[in-house]
Order: sequence, then C-alpha cells, then structure tokens
Amino acid sequence: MGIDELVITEAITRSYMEEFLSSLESQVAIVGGGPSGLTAAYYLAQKGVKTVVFERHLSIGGGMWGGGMTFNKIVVQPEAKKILDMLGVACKEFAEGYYVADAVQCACALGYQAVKAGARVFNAIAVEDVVMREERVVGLVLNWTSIEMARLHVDPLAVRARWVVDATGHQAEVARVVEAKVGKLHTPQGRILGERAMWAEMSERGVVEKSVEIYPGVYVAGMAAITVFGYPRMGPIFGGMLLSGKKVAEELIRRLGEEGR
Ligand code: 48H
Repeated sequence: MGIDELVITEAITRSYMEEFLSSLESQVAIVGGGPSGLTAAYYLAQKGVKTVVFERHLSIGGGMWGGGMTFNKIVVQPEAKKILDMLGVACKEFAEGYYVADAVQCACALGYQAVKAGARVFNAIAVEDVVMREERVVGLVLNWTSIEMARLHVDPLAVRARWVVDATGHQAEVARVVEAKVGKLHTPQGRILGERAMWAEMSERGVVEKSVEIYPGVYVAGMAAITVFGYPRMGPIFGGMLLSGKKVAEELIRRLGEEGR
C-alpha cells in the first residue's frame, strides 16, 4: 500500500477541525500552558470537566523547562511533591522540606497527564481579548501566534467558556485585558498591582491564597496571581505553581457543581 500525501493532509485537517469545533464551548478555558495552567487542566479533566488550554508557544510547559538559570532542575516543597508523585515524576529529597525534580521530566509529565486526562491543548494560539456579556467574561478571543508575530491585520475568532483561567505567567495577560476594558477588577484594590522583588516564602504562600476569581468568570493562577495581587516573586521553586493550579481546579469543580444543582 502506498502513502498518499492527500490522505495525510485530510487526516490532519479533519481531525484538528473536529476537535476545534468541539472546543468552541467548554466549561473551563485556560489561557497558558505553563505549570499552573497544566496542573489546573489535569485536575479539571480528571473530574470530567470539559477543559481547553490555549498556549501561545509551540511548546507547553511555560517557564518550567529551564529550572533556575537553565540549570534544569526545580525545587518543590512536601505538599507539592505529592502532586509530582501522582504525575509519576521522580523527586529526591535535598534537605528537609526541599525536594528536587528534573524540570524536563516535570514539564513532559504535566503535559502528558493533562492531555491523557482529557484536556484539549491548542498550541500556537494566542488569546488576545475576552468575550463579555454584561459584567461577566464568557469567552476568549483567539488568533494564531504566527498572525500575531507577523503583525498581520487579520481578525480573530472566539470561543465560549463558563470559566476562564488566566495562567499566563508574569504578564497576567487576561487580567490586563479585563482591567483595560472594564477599568476595575473585582479585587480589593481593583487593579493590577504588579510583581514585587523576590521573597520565596511569602510568595509561595501568597500564590495559592491569591488564586481566586478576579472578575466574574475569571480566575487567576500561578505567576499571574502574583502579578495581580502585588506579591513578591519566588524564583525556581515551583510547588506554588502546582498547588495554585490544583486550588483553582478544585474551586471551579465546586462552582460548576453548584451551578449544576
Ligand atoms: C496564550 C499565553 C498568553 C496568551 C502567555 O510563565 P508560565 O510558566 O506561568 P506559570 O504561572 O504557570 O508558572 C510560572 C513559572 O514558570 C515562573 O515563571 C516562575 C515560578 N517564576 C518565578 C520568578 O521569580 O521568576 O507559563 C505561562 C504560559 C506560557 O507558556 C506562555 O506562552 C503562555 O502562558 N501565554 N498563551 N495566550 N495571551 N500569554
């Protein structure tokens, strides 16, 4: 049997389009496939929540691959080690309360387990805006990263989601769009405070505590939560990122459950 280029082309195009069309409406749309977004996606999908992740880059994993200064190891604390254990990532105790894991293994495992659990990851797609109805975010506005990079004037497309998670890292891109469009976030300060200088202990506590709803329909996770709430950065300890993603997933599972009642 020969190999036909047209069959290959049709297989890819039809399969992609089918999945894209079936992702036009989801329960949770996560912006950013870094450690916090992928952890959220994993826990949501595992509970059967229809979850989609949009990632600007070709590769998922965000800032995890390079560990600290490209020494590709990450450090996690005991609570987060439990998540890595579950994902099948090997961890070694370095000192009491500090575990070291391989950054590449972590990024691969997170992506693999999230997709295996049923999350749909669309890479090379950038979220540039949100869809709103009255005072609630109800969806995302998307364009190809290549269009963004080429600065072509091409209009975007949109998807709908019951909940959106801003897991875009340091820039808190979704929060910035919402702040710019509506003028005020539903946080005590009402605006993005910006990330502060490094203080790992305070930051690791803060990132989980501040992974909350910041505007109707929008949660923040990971570094985006730090930026919105003006917390210090933490450097290459990634436990907070994983725990933040897990917390947001648990919150959304609870809220979707309440809405379903
Ligand atoms: C689609 C987008 C968009 C967009 C961004 O930066 P990340 O790894 O984010 P977190 O919060 O999961 O993890 C943060 C961690 O990597 C880190 O930077 C730490 C711990 N720093 C500490 C310190 O002190 O510096 O991933 C975010 C992802 C990336 O892959 C982006 O490409 C993607 O989001 N992204 N995707 N549309 N508009 N904006």
